[in-house]
Parts: sequence; C-alpha cells; structure tokens
Amino acid sequence: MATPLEKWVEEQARLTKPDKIHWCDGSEEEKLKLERECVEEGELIELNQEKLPGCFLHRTAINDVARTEHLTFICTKKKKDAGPTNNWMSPREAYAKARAIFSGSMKGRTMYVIPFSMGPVGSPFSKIGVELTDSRYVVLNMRIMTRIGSDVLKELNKTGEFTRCLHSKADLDINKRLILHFPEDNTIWSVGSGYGGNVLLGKKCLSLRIASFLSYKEGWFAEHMLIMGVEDPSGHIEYIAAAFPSACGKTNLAMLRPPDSLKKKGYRIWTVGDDIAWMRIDSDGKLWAINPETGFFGVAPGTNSNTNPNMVETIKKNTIYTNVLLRPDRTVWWEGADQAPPAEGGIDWQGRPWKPGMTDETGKPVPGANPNSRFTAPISQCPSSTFRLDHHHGVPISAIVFGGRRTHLAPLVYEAFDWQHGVFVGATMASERTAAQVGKLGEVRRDPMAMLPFCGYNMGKYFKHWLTMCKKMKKPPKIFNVNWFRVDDKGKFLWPGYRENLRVLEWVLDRCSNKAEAVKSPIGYLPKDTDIDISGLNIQRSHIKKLLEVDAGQWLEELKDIKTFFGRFKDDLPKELWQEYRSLERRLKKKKRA
Ligand code: OXD
Ligand code: MN
Repeated sequence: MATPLEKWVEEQARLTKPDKIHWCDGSEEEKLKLERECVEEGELIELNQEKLPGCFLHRTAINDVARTEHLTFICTKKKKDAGPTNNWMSPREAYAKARAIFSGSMKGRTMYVIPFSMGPVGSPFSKIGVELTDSRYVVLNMRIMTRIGSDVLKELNKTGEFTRCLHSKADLDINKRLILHFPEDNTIWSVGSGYGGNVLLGKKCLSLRIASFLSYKEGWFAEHMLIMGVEDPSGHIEYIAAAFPSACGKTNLAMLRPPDSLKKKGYRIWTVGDDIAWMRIDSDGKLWAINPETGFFGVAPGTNSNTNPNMVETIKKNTIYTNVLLRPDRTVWWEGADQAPPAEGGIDWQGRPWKPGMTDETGKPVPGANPNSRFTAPISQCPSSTFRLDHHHGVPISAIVFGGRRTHLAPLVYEAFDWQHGVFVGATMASERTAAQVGKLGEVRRDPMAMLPFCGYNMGKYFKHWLTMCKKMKKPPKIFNVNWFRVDDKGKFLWPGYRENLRVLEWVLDRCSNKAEAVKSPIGYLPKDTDIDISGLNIQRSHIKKLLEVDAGQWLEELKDIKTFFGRFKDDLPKELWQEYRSLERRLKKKKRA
C-alpha cells in the first residue's frame, strides 16, 4: 500500500505531468550525474576545475534575480491570522490560481523528490520537508543547504510528518509566479521562479515562514538570526544569536576574524550559522539554538579578504555561483571582489560581453555581476565553522543582539533593561535604506526582529509569543542593540565595523557574565566610553563618546513613527509593548527637561 508521502507525490505528478520521477538519495554519484546533465543542457557552466574545484556557474532569468515579496503570500483561512504585515490570499483562491500554473508544468522534465531535514537528522529540534521540483539547480543547491536523501526518508517514515513543498520553474514568467505558504496545511507551493530565496524551500519558506507558525504553536523560536560562538581568552565559549535586516553585515559578523589586539588576548570565533536560528528551552531552563541549514547562500558583491576572509576561503571549492561575472579563464568576479575588475573583460551575469567601465545609454555603470549575485557553499568549508553544528541539542545562547543601520539615532551598543524591554527593542527595529534597496535613500523601514518578510503569521501574536517565552525560561539571554553605522557631522562613519565589531561583543559578553559595568540611559544600559577596548585602533575616545550619545529629542521623534507602526496591529499588539512605549517616552521627556 502506498504511504501518505507516495500518495502525495503521485497526486502532484498527476497535476504537473513530469516525464519521469526521481527520488533523490543524496549520494555523490547522483550529484555527479546531475552536474553532468546540467552542464550538457546549459543549466550550469563548469568553472576552471584547477582553480575552483567542484565549482559551477548558473545564470537565472533576467527578471528572476531576487525574492519577490509582492508575489509572496501567507494563505490562512482567516485574513487576520496573516496579520497586517503579510500579503494574504485565501487558501481556496491560492490553490486554484497556482494549480492552473502548475498544471502540466513539468512536461518534458523530470520531477525530483528531495527528502530534506532542517537540523541534524533525528534531532528533536529538526523538521523534515519533502521538496518536489523540476529544477536540477534546486536539487544541487538543496544538497548544500540542507541534509537530504535516504537517511531523511528513514526518519520521515518513523512519524510520517513532513512539510509538503512543491516547486516548478514552469515558464519562469513573472506574471505567473507565486510563492504561497499554507501554514495550516504545512504546505508550500512555489511556481514560476528559479531564484534561490523563492525556490530553495527549506530556507526562508520552511525555516522561517512555516517554522515561525509552528514555533508559535509548539513553544519555540524560528528566527532570522546568525549564531556565533565567541571563545574568550580562558577558552570558554559563549554563544550569541543576532538579527539584522539585510545589508547590515550579518554574514560577515557570523565568521569574523578577531582584530590583532583581541586575537593576542586569545579571542576566537566559531560560526554556527549566518541566517537562521531555531531556539528552544532545554531542560536546564536555558535557550538553546541550532542552525537548521548546512550551507551559506550569500551575497557575492562586496565579499573580499577585508570584509570576510573566512568566506573567501569557504567559496574556493564545491560552490555554486549564481549571476556573477565569468572571466575568460573560467574563474569568477564580482564588484568588490579581491581582484581589480578584469581588464580583459568577461561575460556578465546576463550572458553578454562585458568590459570594466562600461555604461548604459543613461551613462550608468553596467555591473558585471548582479548586485544580488550569490554563492552557495557548505558551512563545513568555513575555517571558523564549529563541530557543534551537528549537535542535536544545539548551543546555549547567552545574548540576543538586534541591530540596524542608523546614521544618527542609535548608539553603538546598548543593553535592554530586561526581557520585556528587549522585546520592545526588537519590535521597534528599523534600518535606513541603502542604494542596494528599492525606495527612497535614507528612508527608515521598520523591520521587527528582521522578520518583516519572514513571519508566517500575525506579527502582533509573534510579539506576544516572544513575551510569553520569557516566563518559561530560568535564565533568559540578555538582549542588546547595536548600530555599526553612525556617522559624524561630515557623514563619515564613526566606527570602523567589520572585524572590529568584536570589541563591542566583548562588552556584550562581559555584561552577560557580570564582568562589565554599565550606565543607565533612557533607552537602556550603555557602556562607559572606557569600557570598549580600542587598543590598536586608530580612533579617539571622543569618537566612542559620540557613538554612545543618546539625543532625547531625536528619540522622541522616533517614537512618533513607532506609534504609527504599532497602531497597524490594533488589538493584536500586546499591551506590554504599549507599556514599554509609554515608559520610554516618560524617561526621554525627563532627560530632555533635565
Ligand atoms: C537572505 C535574505 O537572502 O535575508 O538571506 O534576504
Ligand atoms: Mn536572510
């Protein structure tokens, strides 16, 4: 008799009509065969195997280079359950619309069945999914980003539970593209795209949108956070989970190499993950985290030996590059790489001949790599990766760090007074737009806990969940906020950033172990300017003073925007957050009067 999984696969095959069905076993032979077929059909370009062993290049369709948030929907029976920050469609309408596009979409293609585990296979932290796809590129990426194959199938058969993930490239037509989440059915349907964030369904779709819904029901956290271990001079490791909106350097922070003066002291970083954290309360009453992924799907432009030397090492082999520039020697390049733009030119991400300095008809520079070009590489290749990645219970979290890009308002670092205040700090997170994002430059976008595009249910309920979780913990992590992007009157960054950010984390962890002092301010606890180690840095103490300034007038202005944002959630916004709002207002007004 067919299992529920087999029945489901058959049903989807009846809808999409593939020529063949292949069940992925995750083996090396399967990988080699898929790579060969991809190269034959032009889906992958084999790169220089001497210089970049095991590496390939893929080009997406030109209109398919990023996550399409306006085509991404949460499909709950009631609109209110998706909340005011998500696009919503009723399940009936969503299934009907997508079914029309999926119908016959795999004709002439093979349907690959990918059983995958987010988290170590068999860990109580982990969740199993099965993705059906007509894209070999998806299979090859999924085998880097997740644990796939026969072991997972065995585990799945124990409980029969899994997230049903259906993907088809169909015609790669943006007008027939939908990324649909059905949290109540534990189902994801993605059609009409071939871009990673839309189609590697274990990542944003399962590990954040569906998992956030499951974690709310089951009492854990699915968060858009990096996880890193900081080993101090005594050899003791404390772990930090940190959430930042995009373009704030999350991946770089997760694997930073300590600056010389801190390295000399004995500091070392261990990378657990750069994008997603699943956190649970263990029997010791502490919060423990796993990274459900096994790979990085990172942005290429700007990655170099200065911004991220560990990533430069990681992506030298077994890496799939997407939408970067192809050089004549079959290596790759992107804007902000270590090497200068190749004088001999190359083939750009759209497959066209390219030369440095090229401009378009309006005089704008033509980039060789797409600004959102990517690499997919195994975490195990990262020099700072930790063997604890495979630990079924994860790592204990001492501090949660939120951050954003604020040129003026937020100080370099501050600590929340307590968990409830920390939830307010996370819920009011915001970042200023950079040239890399569509919209007005400098405009502030609210992005609570960096989850705005990823929370699979009503965010008002999500905030409540954060508040409730504290009651279940014996020793909740301390919560902090950081801002690496403050500028002086001339618009120059006051803080050097990158590896030097460890100096701030040193204070954060010293606060967690009661080794550092703090001063109270209206927005939270601040370090004294002398508490941040600036040895070996070409920076004056007066800069640190400036970086730690809190301007009550500016913060009172900020409160107006927070009020409008909170207002969107109506009755679903927990009263505790309004309480925090009013307390902050009171403290700021007092400071302004003083
Ligand atoms: C990502 C994102 O790609 O957050 O990780 O957009
Ligand atoms: Mn992300």
